[in-house]
Amino acid sequence: MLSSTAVEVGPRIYFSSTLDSAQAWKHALSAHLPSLEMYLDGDEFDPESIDVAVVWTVANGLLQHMTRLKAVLSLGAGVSQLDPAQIPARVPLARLVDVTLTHTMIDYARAVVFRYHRNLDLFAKASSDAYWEFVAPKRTMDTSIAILGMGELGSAIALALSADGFEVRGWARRPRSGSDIQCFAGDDGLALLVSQSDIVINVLPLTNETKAILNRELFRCFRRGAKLVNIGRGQHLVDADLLDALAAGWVGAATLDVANVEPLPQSHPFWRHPDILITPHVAGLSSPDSAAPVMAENIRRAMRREVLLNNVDRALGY
Ligand code: NDP
Ligand code: OXD
Repeated sequence: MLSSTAVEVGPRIYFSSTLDSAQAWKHALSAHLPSLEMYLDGDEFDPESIDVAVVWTVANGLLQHMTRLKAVLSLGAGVSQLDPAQIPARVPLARLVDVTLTHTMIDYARAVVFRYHRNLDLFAKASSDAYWEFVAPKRTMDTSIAILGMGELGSAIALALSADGFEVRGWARRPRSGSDIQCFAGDDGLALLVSQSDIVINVLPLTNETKAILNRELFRCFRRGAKLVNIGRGQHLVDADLLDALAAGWVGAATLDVANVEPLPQSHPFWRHPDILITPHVAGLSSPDSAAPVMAENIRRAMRREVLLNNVDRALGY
């Protein structure tokens, strides 16, 4: 019980991101947690007083000093940018689920799919040669799309593309049934799915199991000339294998939003490849305003030591 003179403090948050605005997040979170205190790198604070870390990445060794830490909350839907060895095993980890992030991912996937479906990539090349190239449009139902990763984002993208009329099927770790979108599982399921798809969209989380999954062996199974869209993580892709697969015609073109090294170095051959479009990790973007209610609820849950929303299974890595 607080005495009448006691001042209610906390939760005490440590915030760290090179990508997100600390000010915008503090403003958005304070609307839900008025007594919240937020500390940034460079502020003077006692690491032992921190309750919750809200981070994109974090400096080596810092979390180990936060002896009262009750949760690490990722500012991204993915958690692979965080080194698991830096997060004490007793501390739960949650990823971000945000409606703005989901909608921007859907927009991006639809934009890229329609660009290929309506041959805008071909017309851009023909235009630069002043060449009037007639290619008849197809119906959306005649373009088949594979979504690798049918979680929060993959499922939302699958439903949106399906509503556009495309033939959409997915691939996930666990077999599932009864959903509107047919979903494959296992290595054989993946090989079969990509062999029947015109566009393959990767939106898997990066884990020990999914690292380098977009490799030569998989590309050989692609329907000849199918397009690859990578909006997962750069480390899903073996860069040299994609270049070989494009040269062999197994893959027709690729749109890559994520790279093994970000920003993609200027000397990287992807930049100059005529069939590769690079976008600078912009497929999905969260908004502090729309994400704050979920983040605040997770801070409350952490303070009460309850199970977090969107909890990451540390053993599985997602
Ligand atoms: P979720 O955790 O909700 O979903 C993950 C999905 O991947 C699940 O369907 C899961 O299967 C499946 N999966 C995991 N491991 C395997 C495996 N070994 N084999 C087959 N399927 C597997 O993640 P989100 O949808 O929220 O996010 C996915 C990723 O998108 C993030 O981790 C991040 O890397 C990326 N991302 C990229 C952004 C960008 O701007 N480019 C923005 C935001 C996210 P199951 O359903 O069976 O568990
Ligand atoms: C994320 C991302 O994981 O931006 O949210 O990649």
